[in-house]
Amino acid sequence: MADYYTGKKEYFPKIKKIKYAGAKSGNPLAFKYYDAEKKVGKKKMKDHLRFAVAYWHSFCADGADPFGAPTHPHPWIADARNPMEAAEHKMDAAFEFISKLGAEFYCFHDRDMSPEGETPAESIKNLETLAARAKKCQKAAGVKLLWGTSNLFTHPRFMNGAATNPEFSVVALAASQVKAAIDATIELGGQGFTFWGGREGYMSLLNTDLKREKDHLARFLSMARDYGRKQGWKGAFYIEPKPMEPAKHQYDYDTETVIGFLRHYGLDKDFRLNIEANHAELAGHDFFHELETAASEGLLGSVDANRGEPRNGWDTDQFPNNYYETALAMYAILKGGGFSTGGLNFDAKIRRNSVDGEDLFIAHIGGMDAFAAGLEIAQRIITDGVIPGFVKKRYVSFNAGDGAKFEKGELSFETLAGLGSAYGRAGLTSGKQEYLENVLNRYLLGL
Ligand code: XUL
Ligand code: CO
Repeated sequence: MADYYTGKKEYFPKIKKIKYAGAKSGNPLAFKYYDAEKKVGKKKMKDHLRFAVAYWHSFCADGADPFGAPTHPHPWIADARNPMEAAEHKMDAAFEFISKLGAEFYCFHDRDMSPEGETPAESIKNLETLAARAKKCQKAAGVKLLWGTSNLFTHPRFMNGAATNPEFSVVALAASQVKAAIDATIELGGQGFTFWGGREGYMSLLNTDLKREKDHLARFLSMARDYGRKQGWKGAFYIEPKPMEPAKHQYDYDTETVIGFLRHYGLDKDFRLNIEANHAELAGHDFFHELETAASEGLLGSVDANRGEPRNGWDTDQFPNNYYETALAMYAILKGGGFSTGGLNFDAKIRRNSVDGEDLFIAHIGGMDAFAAGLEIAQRIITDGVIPGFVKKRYVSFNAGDGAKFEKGELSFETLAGLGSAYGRAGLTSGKQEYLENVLNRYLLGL
């Protein structure tokens, strides 16, 4: 019996520990670029990337979609006699998988790990029981918790929202759930706690008091923050922006909107952003834009690593495989100082027709390789210095003289306007975009 899970049964018996085999390897069950111990810049790859497996997609999602029945029958559920036993088996499968994959972290929603009870008190008890078990599994498998979260969107009681529900009793029920999830996260040594507000938004403005709902959301988040800090927890709170789905409009629309919200309500000291690639796309941005926007304000916390399908505009949550996108993502992350509490969580699911036992491994291996390659490319951009150097030079006129005075707020508007009349032919300097794009492509090919 393997020593990385506490169950009696191995759920992925044909898969051995995944190893690095190099780019020339044709083995689908080996890493081509992710070499955990390899140093890139000042840190090892694993410490830059901090990969996490998402409990919900990997061990709960069963391939069902709005048009079809499940296609991924989970062996760890099939042999269970009741929901708590199913949760235990699922946990064994999860820790076996994470350990064989060699990811250091995982993320979970309360309801992924533990079933809803008949009453709120029973739900809390279930979570406490299973979190105590998860603690043992973490230790045995050498896996850590990147972040925990509460599922405030599946149960029918949340159909009109959770913290933004027009009924106070639902807001209070949401608080009882979040409190228990924060407790479980602390118990498990979690480094973060995420709020993604799938139903914190509206379906119609005809029945919605926008101002009140946003105030309620901020009040709820402040109270949750205060509770966590009162327990002595020093981890990061995250908000994960998404513009829509399932709500028509979500209040945490995109990074810029969330930053404004956090600053307005004084939450920006404790909250940072958890940025998801597919959500960026739904908001009409690219992943790089969202990461750079958060990083430029010192608010980049963590990342949900996936990709969408640009032609259909749904949250398809596919595994990342676009090296151009991962390179730019890692460039933004490295420029922002890298991860501290955060990491790269695969908020991604295998396709409905990916039904082989090995497919979940192959998907994660591809995603980890895509970010490892992206990291190497990003490091090349930084080490070579051409692109960052160009950006620096572009703003050189603000480094001294009147430009520096302008930045420091030492010029009146009249003085600024007066200086303007002296610069008749200013502004005709090339932005060199095509040149920079060509330089980037050279790094992409490792030249
Ligand atoms: C939904 C989504 C969630 C959050 C956690 O689109 O991304 O899985 O990451 O609730
Ligand atoms: Co997500």
